[in-house]
Amino acid sequence: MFVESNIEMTKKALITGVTGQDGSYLAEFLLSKGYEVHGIKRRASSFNTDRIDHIYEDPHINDQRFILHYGDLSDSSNLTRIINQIQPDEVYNLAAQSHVAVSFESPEYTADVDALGTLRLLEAIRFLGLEKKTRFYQASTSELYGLVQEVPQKETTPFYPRSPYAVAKLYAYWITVNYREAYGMYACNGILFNHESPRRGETFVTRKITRALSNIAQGLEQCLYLGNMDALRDWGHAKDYVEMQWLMLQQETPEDFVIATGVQYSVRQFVELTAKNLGITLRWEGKGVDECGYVESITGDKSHALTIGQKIVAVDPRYFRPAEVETLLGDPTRAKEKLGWTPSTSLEEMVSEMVDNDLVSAQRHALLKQHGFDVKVSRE
Ligand code: NDP
Ligand code: GDR
Repeated sequence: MFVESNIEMTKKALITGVTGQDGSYLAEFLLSKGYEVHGIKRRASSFNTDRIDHIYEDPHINDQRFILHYGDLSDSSNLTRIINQIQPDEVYNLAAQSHVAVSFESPEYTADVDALGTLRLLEAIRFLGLEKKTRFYQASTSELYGLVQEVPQKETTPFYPRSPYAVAKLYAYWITVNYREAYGMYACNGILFNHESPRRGETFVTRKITRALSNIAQGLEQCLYLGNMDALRDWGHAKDYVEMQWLMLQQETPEDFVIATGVQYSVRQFVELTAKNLGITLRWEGKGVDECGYVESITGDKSHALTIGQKIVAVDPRYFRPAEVETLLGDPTRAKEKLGWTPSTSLEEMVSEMVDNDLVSAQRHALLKQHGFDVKVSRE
């Protein structure tokens, strides 16, 4: 809340991508700060609000503080109408076709939503004469660094995008800078490195691993198939990172910030950490596409469906990308100095939280199966 002429005004925020991982955490965070939160959700043939159902407010109640609007980043008239109706103090542009591998399959759609979608929002703000009122946050990404030109990567490191997703996000990055410089808008980029949580989409590698190994431990799946296990990432917790998105909009002047932990692990290490949480020690055999992970030992009762020597991890070249980002490691010094940023969750803690969440769901499914119900687990 902020006070203007002795009248307490409720700040209004609009979140695009509110049904996604970050959108759901950001909505919770802003509600806890007293904001009126508006979110744009896409029309889907079935409900797509799992991540925000716990904060849903019935539109029939008075003083609703969490309000959803149907919309799409590909539709400027829709975006302009929503922004005009809300007159938001802050817009957080989190909506995107956010899957790097999928962007090679749907490059034009990815460009339309991730690049032009950002332009549509900025233009709507400008067209409605809100450029001095509405602050704008753009969800930029470490994927901009792609083929890295400097280690670790910071705000001044040159970009070298390696996918249609990253190229689209490059446009979004620069159009945000351009609207800041050209029209004096408070617009900024958070260059966020990978961040995960129990709400992470099931096809991103971390969640794919915690979910599949939990299912395998309960006898619901046989083997986890992965692509490049040598890829190195700087993984943080989404809950920590959305707070930084808000802080970036509370500064005196708009600036772009790298948000990262400054620590890097490989996909293979993430698999090992997940297995450890389930009481499994893995033995790796083979190289390249022939690499496999076998159960070497089991402790505790979380993985009762497994046997020693069982193969539970293998490589499937289907998951290799036409151009890969091999290594990303962020330098969050500027965010530390100016935003007081310190990541509060270690990778070990985050993996444990993700496994706990996925194991409960696997155990529930296993119990149903045990009692004769037909259980299907979605996979890609
Ligand atoms: P998610 O994939 O979980 O969420 C993306 C959101 O965008 C969903 O709500 C999705 O809706 C929505 N969306 C997709 N296409 C459209 C569209 N055409 N119109 C309107 N909404 C759309 O992503 P995250 O929460 O993980 O990430 C948030 C943002 O941050 C994204 O822009 C991502 O590119 C970026 N980013 C993410 C990082 C990460 O590690 N998580 C790191 C750096 C940047 P629906 O639920 O219907 O699919
Ligand atoms: P990324 O995340 O591409 O970094 O983009 P993802 O989890 O998809 O991949 C990370 C790394 O793991 C390798 N990998 C696999 N990836 C997936 N998805 N599935 C697999 O089976 C698999 N096997 C190995 C990948 O090749 C890659 O190197 C995420 C998204 O959230 C983006 O929106 C965001 O901008 C960046 O993080 C920062």
